[in-house]
Amino acid sequence: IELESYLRKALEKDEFFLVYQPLIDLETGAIFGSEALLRWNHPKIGLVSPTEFIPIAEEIGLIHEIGRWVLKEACTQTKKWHDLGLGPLTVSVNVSATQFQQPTFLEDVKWALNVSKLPPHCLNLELTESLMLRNISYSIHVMKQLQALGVKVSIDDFGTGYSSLSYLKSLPIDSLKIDRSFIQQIHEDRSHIAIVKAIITMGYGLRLKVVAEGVETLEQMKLLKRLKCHYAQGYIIFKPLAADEFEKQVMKRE
Ligand code: G
Ligand code: G
Ligand code: MN
Ligand code: NA
Repeated sequence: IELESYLRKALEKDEFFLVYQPLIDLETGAIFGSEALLRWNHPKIGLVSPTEFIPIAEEIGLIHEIGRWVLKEACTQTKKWHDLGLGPLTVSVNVSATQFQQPTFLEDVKWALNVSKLPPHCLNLELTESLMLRNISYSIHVMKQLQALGVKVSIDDFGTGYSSLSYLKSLPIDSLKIDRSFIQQIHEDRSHIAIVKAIITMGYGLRLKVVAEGVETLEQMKLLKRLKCHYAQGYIIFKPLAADEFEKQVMKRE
């Protein structure tokens, strides 16, 4: 209740910002894009995690506006990097269930691409399995329209939901992000290696890119490389960075 009244004013008071966590190509080590992560600087309590305020924003009907702000900000920042000559960097944006189900969601995405001039194929939307399973046929319908725009779609936290292999085949997606719980236990528990291997193999079979998230140790990174996982993200590689810091890191690596 305390958070709610502050949250209502956070957009106009400019209290939101995005941090960018680099995504690297495991084969070359190159940064090819980022995941944009929302941060709220609350005037009294400081940084509040999206896990705390996103559910409130969904409940009080603010997620639509906040989601639009995130899309526009992420696309605009990434286009600025393109204009600086920083590769064709991609940006991944997390989409909450309520946001995805808004009838205007597709229009919001088009609008963000239009105002930013970011090429559609440089925007990737991260959807969770539970989000898609809320209404699978509607989800597929929206995802197809997103792909028709040229926007990429990935399944976030993959492996924690209930995706059956048969429905995965019918989903219009471009990549899978293996949930970090599997990556983190990859050396403690042999069954996790088996799961990660299986997801990567399936990714190749279905022509999907596979991203390992939550990579925290060198051993994990080496193993993922050996398993030919395409992309990786995690604290051992880079923490989420402020926009200017992200820019410096990309320049340094080029
Ligand atoms: O960045 P952090 O680890 O604090 O993120 C916690 C959770 O918040 C993650 O599940 C992440 O996907 C989610 N999250 C981060 N930024 C956004 C955003 O812009 N929109 C939505 N819907 N979720 C976000
Ligand atoms: O649910 P989602 O996968 O979108 O969550 C993304 C969040 O995961 C980011 O906000 C980031 O703060 C967090 N994260 C990124 N890398 C790591 C990592 O190596 N370890 C852990 N524990 N969390 C990470
Ligand atoms: Mn994510
Ligand atoms: Na995830």
